[in-house]
Amino acid sequence: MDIGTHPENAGERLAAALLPAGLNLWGVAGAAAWDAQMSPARRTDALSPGARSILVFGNGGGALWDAMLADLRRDPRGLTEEQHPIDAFVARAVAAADPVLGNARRRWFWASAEADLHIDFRLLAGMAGMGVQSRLGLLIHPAWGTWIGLRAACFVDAELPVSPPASVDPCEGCPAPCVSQCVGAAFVGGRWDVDACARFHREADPCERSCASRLACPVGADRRYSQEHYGYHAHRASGRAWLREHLGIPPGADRYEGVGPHWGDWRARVDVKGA
Ligand code: B12
Repeated sequence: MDIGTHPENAGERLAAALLPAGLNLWGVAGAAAWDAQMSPARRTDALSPGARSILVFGNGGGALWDAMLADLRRDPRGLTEEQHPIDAFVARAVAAADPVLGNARRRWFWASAEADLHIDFRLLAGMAGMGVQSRLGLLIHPAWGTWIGLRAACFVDAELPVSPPASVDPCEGCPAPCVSQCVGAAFVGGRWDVDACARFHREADPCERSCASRLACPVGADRRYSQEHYGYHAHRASGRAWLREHLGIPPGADRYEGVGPHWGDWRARVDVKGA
């Protein structure tokens, strides 16, 4: 591996290169610690032999959304020619920043449900010190709350300084308005249950465009996604329609209608464990 004169700073250099794209959160997990938690199909031997560190990148708040909007204003094909404009924007930003790593052997992974190969990003980002597991099941950051997205991870054959674990658990001592505000009875024993939540999503529509529990969380409440940004994640068809309108694109000029999130059939599509 050769990632320049100060290989230990490779994370900082990559993070600086990705910041203009709104990827303003990052951390490093150790490959050995990751392997200790994984089944053979998701260990570094299988994913990226020789990897010693894992760089994880995400966004806190609206920085990524705003950067993507600015990019789409410059070139609307980032929407009209892409089924998943956020993922496509992140992939372009990573491709532009990646040369910072020089000759280091590396492999990138994506957090999107449509990725070729899935890994458990919430677990990985927790190991990279980017937050802790919340009652809501989401990774929660002491400042950004649950308003963070996990986007990309780079398995690299360099030994980078591992990020310290998040020292605060914001859920500790919280009266848990997430639980009391849930209209779908999705909290079982005080913790979010994906099956209960998905069942409600299939049967009723009050949660179709936003989640009362996530909105009730007091942590990072002032850093919530904007209505359009959140709406896009919660319901891509209407979110995409807003994007077209915002950019002045007639529906006929867009190749896609917008699909997801896949509440009904995610198990058939995504396998983060590689069983
Ligand atoms: C499939 C998927 C879904 C499915 C099923 C989700 C599920 N089971 O949790 C559906 C479509 C329902 C879904 C919905 C949403 N999702 Co989703 N989803 C994914 C995806 C692609 C894979 C997750 C998966 O397969 N899990 C399956 C099993 C293994 O999960 P599990 O049974 O809950 O158990 C695991 C966790 O407990 C975890 N875990 C273990 N230790 C730790 C430690 C920490 C610190 C944490 C946080 C977790 C954790 O490991 C367990 C076992 O492996 C990930 C991206 C990725 N590659 O990770 C995004 C992801 C988890 N989703 C995300 C989001 C934001 C959402 C939504 C809010 C989207 C929306 N509608 O607005 C909702 C709500 C989900 C919620 N309250 O958790 C974000 C979470 C960001 C964050 N702050 O944590 C992710 C990481 C995508 C991203 N780009 O950021 N999602």
